[in-house]
Amino acid sequence: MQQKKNFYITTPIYYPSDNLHIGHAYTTVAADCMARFKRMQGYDVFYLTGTDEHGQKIERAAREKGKEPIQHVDEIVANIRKLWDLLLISNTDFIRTTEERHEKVVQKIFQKVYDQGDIFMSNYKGWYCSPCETYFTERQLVEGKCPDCAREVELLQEESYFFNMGKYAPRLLEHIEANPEFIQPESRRNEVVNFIKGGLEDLCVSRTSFKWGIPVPFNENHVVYVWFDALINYLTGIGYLQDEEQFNKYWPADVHLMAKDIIRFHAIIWPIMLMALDLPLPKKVCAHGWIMLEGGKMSKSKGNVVDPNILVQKYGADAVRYYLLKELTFGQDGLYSEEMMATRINADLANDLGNLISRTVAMIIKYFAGILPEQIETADLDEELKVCARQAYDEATEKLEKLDFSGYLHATSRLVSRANKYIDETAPWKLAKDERQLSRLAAVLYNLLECIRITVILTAPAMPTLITRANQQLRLWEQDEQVMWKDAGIWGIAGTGNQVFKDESLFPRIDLKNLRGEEPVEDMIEVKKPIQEEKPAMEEPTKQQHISIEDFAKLDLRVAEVIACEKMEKADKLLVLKMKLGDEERTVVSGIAQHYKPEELIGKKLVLVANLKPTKIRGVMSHGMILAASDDQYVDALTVTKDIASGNRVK
Ligand code: ME8
Repeated sequence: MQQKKNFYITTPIYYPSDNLHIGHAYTTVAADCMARFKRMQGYDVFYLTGTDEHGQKIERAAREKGKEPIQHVDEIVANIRKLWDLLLISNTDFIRTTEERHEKVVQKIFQKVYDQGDIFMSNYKGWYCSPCETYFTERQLVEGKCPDCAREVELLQEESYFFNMGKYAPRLLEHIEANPEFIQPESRRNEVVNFIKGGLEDLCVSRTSFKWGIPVPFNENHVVYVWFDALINYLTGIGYLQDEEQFNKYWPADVHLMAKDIIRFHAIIWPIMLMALDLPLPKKVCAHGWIMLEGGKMSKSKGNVVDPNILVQKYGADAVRYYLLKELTFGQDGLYSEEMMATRINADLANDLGNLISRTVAMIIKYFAGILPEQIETADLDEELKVCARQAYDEATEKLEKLDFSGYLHATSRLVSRANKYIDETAPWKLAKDERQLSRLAAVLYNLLECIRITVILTAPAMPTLITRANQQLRLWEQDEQVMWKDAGIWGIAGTGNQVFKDESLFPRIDLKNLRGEEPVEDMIEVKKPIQEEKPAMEEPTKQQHISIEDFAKLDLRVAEVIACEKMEKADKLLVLKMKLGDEERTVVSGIAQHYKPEELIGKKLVLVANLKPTKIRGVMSHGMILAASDDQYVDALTVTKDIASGNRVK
């Protein structure tokens, strides 16, 4: 018997500092689509995802909530698992870096690399920001100060372990050169190559400033650097040093999938770690773009995240997955809005695919009492349809192999459009009027059924429940029959003689008007009324209304430092402020020019409504609103009285 081919795919392991958003859902759905595609091709697939649970950020996030780190991550991980269930993620395993199976192996690896001399003790010298407990290089400083909180930094030195990456750089460059598929897409490969050519510094792989990590096995004062720890999940998840048989079956990984933010860790540090371990390198490291919101990249620190749970509850997993996969052009960023999503679902699924299925079923019922006779006649038009179906199969296969998910779903859409056009061209309702045309009518409906069968198979990796749901109407497959990818490449497999059934719509139309009237999902993060220039949101509410704590929690209030401020030209009341929130900088327009001179505000830490919908005021996009108290005499911008770093939440 021929042995099954194996396929191993991974997502990044996400930080459980907070619940995940649709950006994380995108990568996980994309990897899932790939895993399902490969299973349908007959591969033995291992799909790994999980969580990256150590490090100072997680420790801080837990402490901010008054919890122990493990208690905090346990709660978030439970939510993540629920989310993956909702999104129909078919991962083989879920690895947590706090699990013993992982920690033990990280320590063994650290020891081995140390013993062979690639990790060594040295002095770490860097600019240390004590409130942030973080070292920065000279280059990272902003005007000589901490790039996160803009406070003074001091040059400190401490003992740390370093990993000699430079030693392996020439080998890595050779590998990248010899394997053009290794880093995808090409733009990322160039970025990585240039970075390596710029020279690789020794990597500091231990920390002493916090405890929430895996202890260095031979020096308990140090914990292993979180990225050195995390990357190893790709080995421990499939049993490295514990289940050698399974490990040898799946390693090297076929694809590590991620977004572009972490390509360097995966295409430089990770391969070098593997070289030090004498293990083969993954076959492909692929970085997709970012899902962006109007106001910029979605990120937990900005608080402008879209919760995928709500989207799935509203539109169903198949539709949400389809939208995400189709919308992000390979390698590029894509803009998300709920309205764009609903429009896409309506156009592609409710209209094109949904109608194709419901019209075909309705016609088989109407003209043949639900049971098609044997196929009898073909015509030139049918040949063209068959060619189009074959093209869809070839192209969908090719695009998926390249992890071009959007290209793949464009290929399937073309077949659906062609089939709908075929209905207009053949006009079955006219054929039905002529007794002599009944066999032709049966052939037309059969051809449509074939197009549907092929489309449903081709879209199954993206929409896993569609085969079952469509089959309730079409009865194309036996219950529990394993549908194979290659069946979509063959014309004429659908059996005739089965009774088809009319059922409820597979993709109900979303009422866009209703959507606009309702709270759109982003409105969790946006207040609907734009800032009014003349009355900068300082009016008293006319009537006392109670809001729930959940309502209050929708507000993302942050400490934001004014780093620049100037009057807006030709506007008496407006100031344009540049504000810093942790790593991020924003422009905010505020109507307080009659109460503050620009220079008075510079350096002040104000309270900003950070998740207000960005709005254009006199041609300047304003990303948030500062809070101020007022009476008849004064307007007083709210500030913090202690030295709280910008970016922190006000709650
Ligand atoms: O980086 N658009 O975890 P993380 C698209 N723990 N994808 C996005 C996205 C967006 N707006 N935002 C996040 C880490 N992602 C490390 C990884 S792996 C050994 C350690 C996805 O929680 C995308 O895959 O910050 C990105 O690379 C990843 O989430 C970052 O997740």
